[in-house]
Amino acid sequence: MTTTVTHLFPQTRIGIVGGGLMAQVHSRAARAAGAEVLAVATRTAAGRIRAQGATGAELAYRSAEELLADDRIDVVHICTPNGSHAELVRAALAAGKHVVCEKPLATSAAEAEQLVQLAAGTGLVAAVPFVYRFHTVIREVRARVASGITGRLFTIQGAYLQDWLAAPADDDWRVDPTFGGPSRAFADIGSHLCDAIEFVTGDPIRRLCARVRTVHESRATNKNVATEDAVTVVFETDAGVIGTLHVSQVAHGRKNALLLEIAGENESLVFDQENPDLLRVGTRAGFLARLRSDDVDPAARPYSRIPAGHAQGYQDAFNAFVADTYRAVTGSTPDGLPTFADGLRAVELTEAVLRSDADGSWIDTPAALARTRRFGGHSLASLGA
Ligand code: SOE
Repeated sequence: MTTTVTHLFPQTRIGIVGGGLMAQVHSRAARAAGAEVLAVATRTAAGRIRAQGATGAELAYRSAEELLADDRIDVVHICTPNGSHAELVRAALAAGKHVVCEKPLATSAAEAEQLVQLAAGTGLVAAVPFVYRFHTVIREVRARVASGITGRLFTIQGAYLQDWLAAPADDDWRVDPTFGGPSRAFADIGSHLCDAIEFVTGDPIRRLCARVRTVHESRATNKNVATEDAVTVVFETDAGVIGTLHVSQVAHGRKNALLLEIAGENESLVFDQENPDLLRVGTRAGFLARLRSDDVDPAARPYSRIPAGHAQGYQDAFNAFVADTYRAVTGSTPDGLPTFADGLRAVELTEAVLRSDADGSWIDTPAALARTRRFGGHSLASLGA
């Protein structure tokens, strides 16, 4: 099924809980979809002034409770530190709001699973912004794999590298497990990488073996750092494809490099989120760099919003995710919308990584397909079932 992302949703009113970088990104995407950013909620007075300025929200509430009590709000975007997600999701669903919750959906799989069940029982839309799915090139990779152009898959090489925590003086709330949860680098960015891999291949990671490293034991305010800076993983999928993942927030020079290389029997496909309009297609003759063009697969075409050569990037992908979420709110079933089931999947993989490192062993990941079948939702298509 193809999806148009050109709809506007002027009837949709949203509220954002949290006032940081992601609140700004969500507010821009909501506005691009034609929605009204009615309110933002943050705890401190200074935070409210900043958040209202940054998001352009009409109102600034002192608490999530106040925002959730506003009957005009249809969709709540949760952009607070990870440790507060589960409680806010429960409150938002109880208030009858559709929910977009930042990843990780929760800081434990048990809690994430409860949220999946809770959301399924309400019939409300419950989405998690795995936004790299919304790059045209990622949709094109998915279409090439699904149609058999790439052929049987042999190996997958994935990396997600950043450098914003490279120096010991760098710090953030994510470093502290009380706010960020037990995993930092993997939960924050490794989750995007795993989601992208399972999304484009439709083939779940079946088992993995991981090593995690905290390279800076002490940072500016967090003196006993308990969360990881970097992770390496070896994995095997349901279909027997083997692969590696390398995740780091201490990789100098890398800003937001989600790198994905899939080698199949007919071609290799390479995506780099720092250059997301470019698909590199490898054959025995070498690599061909294909700029996003107008002759992509029909399933990818709706995500190509402006003519080729006019670069699209991160915010465009985010806008497309939010527009598809609002389409779901109005009763459509957009292809590949990441839901709470996908949020749960990411938390399960994160727990498998931490367990593997602690035990020094291979870990079987929970059966992704069985679970999404049980709960239904959009993930069935996204996992190729
Ligand atoms: C910080 O690592 C961050 O903003 C992540 O939290 C986002 O999910 C990722 O898309 C970009 O980097």
